[in-house]
Amino acid sequence: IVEKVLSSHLIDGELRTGTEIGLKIDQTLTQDATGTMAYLQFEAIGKKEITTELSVSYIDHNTIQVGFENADDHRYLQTVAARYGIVLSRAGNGICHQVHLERFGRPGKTLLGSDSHTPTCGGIGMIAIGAGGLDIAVAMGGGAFYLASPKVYKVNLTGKLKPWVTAKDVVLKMLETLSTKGNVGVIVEYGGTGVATLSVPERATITNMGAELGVTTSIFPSDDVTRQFLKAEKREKDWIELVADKDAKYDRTIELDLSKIEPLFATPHSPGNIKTVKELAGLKVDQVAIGSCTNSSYTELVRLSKIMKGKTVHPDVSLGIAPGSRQVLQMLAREGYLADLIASGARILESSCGFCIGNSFSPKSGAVSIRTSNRNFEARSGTKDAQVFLSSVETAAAAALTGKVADPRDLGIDYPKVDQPKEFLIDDSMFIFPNTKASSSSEIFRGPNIGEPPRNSKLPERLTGEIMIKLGDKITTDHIMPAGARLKYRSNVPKYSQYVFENNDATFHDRCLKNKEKGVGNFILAGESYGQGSSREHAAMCPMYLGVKAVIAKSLERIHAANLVNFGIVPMTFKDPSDYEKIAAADKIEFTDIKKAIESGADHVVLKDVSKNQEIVLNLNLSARQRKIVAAGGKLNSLA
Ligand code: MIC
Ligand code: SF4
Repeated sequence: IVEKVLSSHLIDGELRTGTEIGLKIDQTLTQDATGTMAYLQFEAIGKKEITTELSVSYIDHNTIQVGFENADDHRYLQTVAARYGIVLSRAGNGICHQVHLERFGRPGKTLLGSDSHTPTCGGIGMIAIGAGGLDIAVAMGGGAFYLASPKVYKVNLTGKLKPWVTAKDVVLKMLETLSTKGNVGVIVEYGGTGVATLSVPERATITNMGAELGVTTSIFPSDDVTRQFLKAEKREKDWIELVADKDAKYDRTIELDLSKIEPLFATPHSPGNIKTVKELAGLKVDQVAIGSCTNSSYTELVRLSKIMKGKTVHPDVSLGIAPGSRQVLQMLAREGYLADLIASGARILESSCGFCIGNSFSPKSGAVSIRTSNRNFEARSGTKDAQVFLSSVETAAAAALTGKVADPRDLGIDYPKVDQPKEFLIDDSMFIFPNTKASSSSEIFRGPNIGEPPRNSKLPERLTGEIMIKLGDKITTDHIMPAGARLKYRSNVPKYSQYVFENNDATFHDRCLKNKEKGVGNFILAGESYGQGSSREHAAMCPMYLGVKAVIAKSLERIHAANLVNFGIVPMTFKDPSDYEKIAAADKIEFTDIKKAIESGADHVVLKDVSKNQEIVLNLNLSARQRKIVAAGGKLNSLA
């Protein structure tokens, strides 16, 4: 399946594992937290209109609107969409991935989104990939999206899930099997007899959290189940069949018997720390949050309502529910399920990212919070010492009712049977469809929160400076560029830059700016899997603004490494990972021939540690195209 979709979209390179390929992108999506920069960069590129089949701009992340900043961003997004022929999904319409799956996802097509959970639409048979905003801007203008030709792992699903065990538990099992690191450059393709037992939203839960595996994307076949889903969305014409050939070959095959899976948790502070719910039974719970792009489909929330009906949320628990889309919320409301949830004491939250990104519903100090979302990184909930556990809706409901972790199979309730409706409620009135493909006369609103996209300077002959921070393994983009309450500064890079590594070392910003003023380069040193998590290009853009010249790590995650290149920061990895121990924070370092090494195609460069009088060899794992971008000081410069 992967090969079929990739080869029909290949516009540069050849499908040979590890080499760089360029893909034609059919659809793009953005959300408001990454979207403003994506569209500012689209404007900077200077194209008159989009050339994709469909581009949608969602307003779903920053809907809290404390202060004028988010409202400014939303107005900018609405007006820039009208100018260039982009569909706008207004605040209140739901979370981009859930809404895109419902209304726009099409099997066999490619989708590029400025959000790491874009692979959600892999559940409907798309090659759906997350990337930085600048890559989306280029794709909207007709440019290819470049990535390493992937390895393909097949997950052979057999059997059928037992009652109270869900698609969320399947993907948590995948995280236990593959972990959150070491999967860069892989696409996961699901197949086997178990596929037909999973609905499209269940498949989407599984592909959604492929982001946590660190794979490029995940994809399911497009079969009769897909057809029925599209039919219920009144989009049957968008269906095509997409199945693997019988003799298809894969780089690796993983067997997964659905009937053997049991309810699982990801425990603090990584989606890869998996334990069974049984192991943790009895742990006191303070908060339960249900929703996010991972688990907020109609069937799940109807089932939740049936579980909660006639009961009251435990007095020590605060239960929040954020339905993933307005379609789901409206259906729950019209069919009475919402009333039962309200009656149970649930706090109904807006149909948006909200609690998942920590911009609302933060738990109390030291709380145990059970969430159905996909990331439990430290401090992401907005409360640094909170312990966040990720689970299915069913496991979360059991905690909400009992006040402690409980295996939902022990609730003593019959598993509520809920089928996908024959027809979903179709109401597209919260989309603004552009009148003409491009309306050059419409004016673009720019409030004071809308800044200019920053640019880097060309790569100099040599780089000298200081290691500004030494970090451990699995540093996420939430560590680099905190979201939550800081999200509203996304369109204002000087302001947002004040918070780089805020939770690791609050002096980072000031120290970097001082060096930058003196012409001294700043360098980041990190362990394995640097840049996990979000696609936010701000995790490269803001360090670039602070004068960061290179990131030296044991390994780097795909989207973040690409973003570093896009902003002219050189990504480097250790030839010998044990050399990481030899360098310390505050070491003075230099790369005497960096420009030559980059431009000549050298696969390594020598770091001179002046403080310790030692030399360390670092890999330069860059394509010829990426070398040009880095030398130019970033993609915007290289396009000029
Ligand atoms: C996330 O889940 O971390 C986000 C917020 O959706 C990010 C995008 C962003 O930082 O705006 C993502 O996953 O890419
Ligand atoms: Fe929104 Fe959370 Fe999904 Fe990111 S992971 S898109 S913040 S719901």
